[in-house]
Amino acid sequence: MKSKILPKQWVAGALLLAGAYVASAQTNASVKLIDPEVQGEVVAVLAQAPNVPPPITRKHPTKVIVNLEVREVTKRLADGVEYVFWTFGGDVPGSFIRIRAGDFVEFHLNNHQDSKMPHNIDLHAVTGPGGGAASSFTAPGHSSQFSFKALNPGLYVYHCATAPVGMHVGNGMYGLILVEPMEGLPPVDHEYYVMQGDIYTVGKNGEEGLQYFDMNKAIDERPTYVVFNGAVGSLVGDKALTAKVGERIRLFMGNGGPNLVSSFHVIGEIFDTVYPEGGSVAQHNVQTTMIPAGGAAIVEFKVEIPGTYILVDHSLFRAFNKGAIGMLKVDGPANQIVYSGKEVDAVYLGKAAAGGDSEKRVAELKAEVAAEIKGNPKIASLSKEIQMEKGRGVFMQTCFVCHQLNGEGLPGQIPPLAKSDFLAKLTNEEAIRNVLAGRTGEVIVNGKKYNGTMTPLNYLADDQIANVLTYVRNSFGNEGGVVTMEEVKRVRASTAPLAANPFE
Ligand code: HEC
Ligand SMILES: [Cu+2]
Repeated sequence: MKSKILPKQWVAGALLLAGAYVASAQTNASVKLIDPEVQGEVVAVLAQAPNVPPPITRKHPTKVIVNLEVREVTKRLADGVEYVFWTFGGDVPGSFIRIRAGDFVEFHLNNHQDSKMPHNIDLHAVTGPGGGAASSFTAPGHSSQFSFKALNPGLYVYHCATAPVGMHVGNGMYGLILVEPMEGLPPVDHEYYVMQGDIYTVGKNGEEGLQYFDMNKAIDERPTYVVFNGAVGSLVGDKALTAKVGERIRLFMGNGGPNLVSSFHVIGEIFDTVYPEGGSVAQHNVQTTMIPAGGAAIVEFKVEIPGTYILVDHSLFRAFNKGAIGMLKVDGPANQIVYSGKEVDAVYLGKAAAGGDSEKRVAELKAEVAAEIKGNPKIASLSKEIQMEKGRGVFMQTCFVCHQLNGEGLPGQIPPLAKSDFLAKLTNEEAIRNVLAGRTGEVIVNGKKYNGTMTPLNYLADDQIANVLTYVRNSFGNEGGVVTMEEVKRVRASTAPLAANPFE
């Protein structure tokens, strides 16, 4: 077997920031450990998010062998955006490990030979220096072994603790280990694994191509993305979590950080039981639970009403602008005793807002824009299909909250985009301005009156607006043309100065 020599800078870095690790990293293999309580031996079944290994039915402590492989992999971070993640088990978050209090764990950390970096692991479930970090510092193409006894039940984070620690964690090196209490957890119908993380890229949010870690943004705690399970949209659409009416759900929620504290909330649900911070005392009837960076929570609730429930970090710009959105789709019969649906839709007239002049000005500007576009036709640089795919991503992140997943809108409140006769008559520049500047005032769509407010979405980039409008114009039974980035650019230029892009 070929042995590798650590490059000088790793050793220097490790000595500088983790001197103790190196000093105590000699092996201890000659010491024979006998734990009289432990019976037998099993190899741990690991699971990738959102899955969880099955509950433990054993009634005695055993020796559990955990094999975890570190790999550095290029993966999707958002639509069109790739990132080199450093992973425990090939994915972000790392593989879920499930053991029982009292178990004796023989841990093998294997760093794949294609890795560029050494890595280690600090399991918060470990009682011992560095949570195992001291004993698991592993160069590429090497394997380390250490053992520990799981003394305390709970849901614990594990993460890499190799310098610079924040960077290793920020690149995706975190996961959860559940130490089940000896009596087990109460049975539920579904268990899911969700972990939040903040990501710092050199390019701004949505900038396409391969993105790199930005140390300055990380130090300033200004994340470009905040995501569940390692990527924007990893729990959205056909990847949503699922359940049926009447079922009980248990979420093992973790927060890898490296910086942000999560205010975890499920829109339209109340948590029946929360084990805050992953500990043993249950709290009941909770709306939003805080999950610290490097912490976890067990969240349980029963679903009574069918529909799509949105998982968010209730620091809402993280949810609607940086990616921290997931979905739980619940199927089954409605229950009107618990939730009625809309009962009354009557006319309500509040104080009217003055807007005559500005409407006239908007009409003038629209005419100018239309003239400008007529004189300057340009060919779209993207094919319609690519635009549609990208536009769907924007829709799922931005428009669906109001217009709903299939564009059907909400009766009396949000007009439909599906087969909208109003949209069909809008020119491209009107549709673009609709998104850039928002809209308010009466609108009649498919014969029904609406009078709401669509907030301006001017933080969306030109290509995002072009793509989402192309998607909407050609989805949900609509048939229409393509909206180009150049058209958006032109309409934006003719609109009043907009707020600076928050991701800049
Ligand atoms: C905050 C909720 C909200 C969001 C987010 C939102 N809309 Fe709207 N949208 C509305 C409301 C409300 C109206 C009706 C406004 C009125 O009464 O004038 C509307 C009207 C429209 C219309 C014209 C009416 C129709 O049904 O054809 C279009 C087109 C449209 N929105 C597209 C979009 C697109 C595309 C996005 C995403 C980029 C989006 N909207 C995001 C609330 C929203
Ligand atoms: Cu690492």
